[in-house]
Amino acid sequence: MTYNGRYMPTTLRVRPGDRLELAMENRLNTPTNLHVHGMHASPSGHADNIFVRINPHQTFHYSYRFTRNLKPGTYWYHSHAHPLSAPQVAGGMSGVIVVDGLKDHLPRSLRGITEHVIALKDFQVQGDSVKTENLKISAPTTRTVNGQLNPTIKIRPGEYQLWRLANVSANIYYHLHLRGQRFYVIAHDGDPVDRIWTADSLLLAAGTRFDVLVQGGPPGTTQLETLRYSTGPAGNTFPQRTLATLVSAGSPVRPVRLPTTFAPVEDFSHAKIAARHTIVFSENTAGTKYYINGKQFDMNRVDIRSKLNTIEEWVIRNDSNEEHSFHVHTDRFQLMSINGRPHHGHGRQDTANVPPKGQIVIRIRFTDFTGKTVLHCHILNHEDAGMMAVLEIVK
Ligand SMILES: [Cu+2]
Repeated sequence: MTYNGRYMPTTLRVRPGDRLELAMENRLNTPTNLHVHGMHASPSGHADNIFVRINPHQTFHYSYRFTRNLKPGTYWYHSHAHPLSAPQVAGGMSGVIVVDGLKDHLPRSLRGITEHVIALKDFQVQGDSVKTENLKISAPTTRTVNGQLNPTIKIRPGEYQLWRLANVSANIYYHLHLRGQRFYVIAHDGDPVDRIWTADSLLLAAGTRFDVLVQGGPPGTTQLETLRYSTGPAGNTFPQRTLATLVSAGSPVRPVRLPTTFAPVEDFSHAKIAARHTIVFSENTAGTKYYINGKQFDMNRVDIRSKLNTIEEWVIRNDSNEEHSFHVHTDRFQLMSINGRPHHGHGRQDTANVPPKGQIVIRIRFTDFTGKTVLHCHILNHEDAGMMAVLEIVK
């Protein structure tokens, strides 16, 4: 299951204010549709409407009008056809979207730096094909970067590159580490940070993206790897794997001083809260049914109704014994706290990991678009098994 016959499909590049026209012709023998993950776009009509169902042999014409204030960074596109999103994305139906403009925030001398899309995409094998049915999250999987097994990336000593890290997998987490180096984070989930922050390792729960600067070390090779990671007692343990090899060679580049402040970000800490909601994630012991507020997804039910141009505070509580990757469409949120401990993020997000038997608090503002949209767990097996709810944004 691919887009245009390619396991790693074209990266779509757009600019704020652009209109994107896209025809989706369904040559599968199951229904499908398309979601532009993280993009601030209308959830209705022919735009980012995941209630659309494109039947086999049908063509649907998508048309997105992006706002001028669309944030530059890394996003992605994938099938959102409930309850088939996990098999279709696991089959290969996911790709990257880049919104241009992130480099404009960098010092002048770095605006021409080399950039790499690092799409984290994995597949399980059954016989001689990619497995798309009865997927088990814990089953052995082949992790690729842009569909390649351990590709080589070249860099010069001291050189900064922009890496667009995107977890475009169906179900798994990545815990990224670049041996001997640090990540300089400049955007998270397509939102430029207020201050550049550094990390030794980055957790990419399902659906998450980070735009980072990496610097070439002394001449030699090092590895981009994913570290062993467990999502909890009822969850999954993902083994350590090497993802790519970074070769530092050639004439050294004179180091550039990175700024600390980066892009303006509005803080919701002291915002007026118009409404509060609690969203509870739970699952049955067999791990076959997943719930939000005790209910499985029903596209004909509205679970939360929110008002345009207001800010709400939501508690996302996880009653299960495994992590879930909370994701909301259309508008992004500020992560306020994790298990009661204040979180000082550096921008908006559209995904957040929710600890087992724990909770996070977010603040979300609804702007520009009304209509029905969704929030869900981005572990797509969970979403397909019911862990999704309808949010309606009203005037
Ligand atoms: Cu989940």
